[in-house]
Amino acid sequence: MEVIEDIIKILKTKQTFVLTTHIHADGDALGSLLALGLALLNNGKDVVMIHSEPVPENYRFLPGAEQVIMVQDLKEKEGFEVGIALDCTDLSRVGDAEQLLQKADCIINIDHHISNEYFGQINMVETEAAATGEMVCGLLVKGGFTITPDIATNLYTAIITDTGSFRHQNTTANCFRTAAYLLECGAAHSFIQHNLYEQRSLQNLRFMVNVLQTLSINENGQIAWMTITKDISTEADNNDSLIDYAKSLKGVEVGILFKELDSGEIKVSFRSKSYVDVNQLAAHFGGGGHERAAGCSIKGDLKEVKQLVIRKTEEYLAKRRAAE
Ligand SMILES: [Mn+2]
Repeated sequence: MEVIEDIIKILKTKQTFVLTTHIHADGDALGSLLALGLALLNNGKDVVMIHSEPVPENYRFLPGAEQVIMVQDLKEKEGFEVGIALDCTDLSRVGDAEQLLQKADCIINIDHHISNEYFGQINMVETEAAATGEMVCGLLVKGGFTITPDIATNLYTAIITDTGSFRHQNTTANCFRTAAYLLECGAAHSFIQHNLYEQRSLQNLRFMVNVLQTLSINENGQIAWMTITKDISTEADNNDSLIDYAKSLKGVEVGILFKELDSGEIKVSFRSKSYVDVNQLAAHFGGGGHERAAGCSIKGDLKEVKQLVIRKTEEYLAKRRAAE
């Protein structure tokens, strides 16, 4: 039996579900979580949707977002028949919710990252899918679940955000087919665009100006990077597309964003334009992701981490030139 059919059977026959997604959730993570959660709730299931942090303010417009809770808000922490992780490469990515998932009788892993570690009893991993939301849509359709306007809005947001509004290289014909279908199901296109791209706070825009001022470029102009130091970091710094500015420069192949975290680690995000496999690059430092978008966290001094990462990226680019 196909994995997708196994999952549909479990969704239909089991009663209690705990759903979660990765820390620092983005539109795909939350949209997928909410879409599957709402579909199960609409079918009379007992569903708990968990995130290890409060839902980021910029995603609170998503239908059902107020139903996502944190582990500490949960009274009964055991007895779930099924645990589902969405958009997570490995179990540690779910943060606080990891123990909760491990206590479930069965873990289902639904994800599209090439670096996925197949941590579930059932693993639906489709690396050619642009978004986990695209996979969830396929799952719901195949299972005969009704895609309500609220579910459609969540899935449409997932696809919009993970494809950079259909600009990234991961955009396929299936993304457009799925998006078109979701619009037919009632996805609120204008409402989503407004909330994603027209609700920026002045503080956030000023933060972006500060980050853009840190833009640097290597000697041959193929690597550009920006740095979010603790002193320019603000609560309004939630911006997944900031790194795209580094990549947008003519001649640049790899864009990098360094962010100093309170934990003493440096969060490093990579984007590549057309040929560098940044999943491999991130994997070198213990991270992962996709070919054109990946990340990792490295312990250490900001200056040293930057040197290390930029040198490694230059090596990758040099290897590529040598191979040509
Ligand atoms: Mn994703």
